Amino acid sequence: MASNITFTMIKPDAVEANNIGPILAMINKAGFRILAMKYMKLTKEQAGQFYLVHKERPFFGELTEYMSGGPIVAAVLTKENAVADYRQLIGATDPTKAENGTIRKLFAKSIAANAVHGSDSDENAQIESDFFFSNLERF
Ligand code: FUP
Repeated sequence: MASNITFTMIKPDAVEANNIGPILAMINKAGFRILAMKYMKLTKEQAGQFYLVHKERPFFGELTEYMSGGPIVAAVLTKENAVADYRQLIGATDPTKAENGTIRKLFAKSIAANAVHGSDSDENAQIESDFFFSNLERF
């Protein structure tokens, strides 16, 4: 069954570079509607919980340090086929490999500071949305 929600974060590098507005504009222009949104700063522990699947990876320490180093925008987005379409809009994890016109190609600084997160499956979209938002915070 096609997914209709995905979870995204605008990461600290993109917030710091004043790119919240341009990124949200691209998200809306691509046909996504915002179901939930908040501006917040994660603790290192919360970043570690969010990226638990990467716990054994060599970049885990750097990743959680970076993701808790400044504020982020967290949001739940909806659109038909949301997970796949959003992955296409953001582009490859490594911005040097991201296609022209994608969010990461335009705004990411490096593989670690890669501007945005996007869920990689319907199951993770649910888990990640539930990590950040209660039902009272979704519209
Ligand atoms: P993505 O799903 O595109 O966000 O990519 P991954 O789930 O593979 O990686 C999650 C995050 O880990 C990336 F956004 C950035 C970070 N990462 C690194 O810092 N170095 C790597 O080699 C791979 C990922």
